[in-house]
This record gives sequence, structure tokens and C-alpha cells, in this order.
Amino acid sequence: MSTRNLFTLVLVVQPSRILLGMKKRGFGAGLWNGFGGKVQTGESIEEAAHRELKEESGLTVDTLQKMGQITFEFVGSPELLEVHVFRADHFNGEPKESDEMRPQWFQLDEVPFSQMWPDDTYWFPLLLQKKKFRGYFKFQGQDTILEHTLEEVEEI
Ligand code: 6U4
Repeated sequence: MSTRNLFTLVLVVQPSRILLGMKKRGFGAGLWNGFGGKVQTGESIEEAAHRELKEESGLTVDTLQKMGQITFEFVGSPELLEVHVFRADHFNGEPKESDEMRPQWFQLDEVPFSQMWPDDTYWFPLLLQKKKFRGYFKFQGQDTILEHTLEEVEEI
């Protein structure tokens, strides 16, 4: 039987820029990404999203908008990753480097897709337009998408 692992991913977006973090170690190291991580036992997905955002970027937010849910399959692994994607348009504090992430603002027309997970190219435009989505990506290694589905949804 396959197991499902829950992860969070938070994108902080302002009218002309987006905050991404360079992942310094672990899964996805060397890639720019939103802030997030594994949902721990006893916390809700949204609590995990707030906690990981604070741990990795130093920021707190009052409101997280649920934007998407993406399931990832990696060929050869029985585990599915279920990533819950949130967007925050307002934040408190100043971005601060952590052991795990180095935050940096990018202009919205300069998002560094060539140094990001390849699936981001597909769903980022929806997130930036505040459209909710559900997706599935089947990866071979970290670079190759073998199959995918992506649909806009009313509710997530
Ligand atoms: P540890 O090492 O236990 O602290 P943790 O911070 O819990 O790890 P981490 O950083 O490994 O978890 O979480 C992976 C992060 O990468 C999550 O925010 C989800 C995100 N992620 C995983 N696959 C992704 C993909 N294909 N595209 C994407 N983000 C992905 O944009």
C-alpha cells in the first residue's frame, strides 16, 4: 500500500514581487522555492504552514489563502507527496536567512524557473492569478516530469 506524506508550501506575494528561498540542504537543495515542510503529528496543515514559514523565512502572516493541492509521485518510491500550497499577500517581520533557506525577493517577471522544481512552471501562473488548482506530477528523479495533470478548481 502506498503512504501519503503531507507537506506545506507558502508563497508570499506582493503586487510586483514574490519571496522565494534558496533551499540550502535536504530535499530540493539548490532550488528556489516557497517556504514549507512536513506536517507533523498533532498539527493541522495550516498550523504547519505557519510554523514552517516562520522557521524558514522569519515571517509571520495573519492570513494564508489556500490555493492548491499537488500530489507528487516519484518513480521507484511507493510514497506519494501531497503538497498543500498557500499564498500570503501580507506579512509581518523581515525576511531572515535560516539554516534551511536564504530568502530573496524576485520581480514577478523574473521568477527563476530554471532553478526551481520543474512543476512550478505549470502552476505558478495560476497561483499568481489567484486561481485555485489541483495537480498531479509524476517525476523521474528531480528533473523529469513523465506525466502530469493540472486543473483549476472552485474550491480547494
Ligand atoms: P526536515 O528536513 O525534516 O526539516 P522539512 O522542512 O519538514 O524537512 P522539507 O523542507 O524537506 O521538509 O519539505 C520539502 C518542501 O519542498 C515542502 O515545502 C514541499 C516542497 N516541495 C516538494 N516537492 C516539490 C515540488 N516538486 N515542487 C515544489 N515544491 C516542492 O514547488
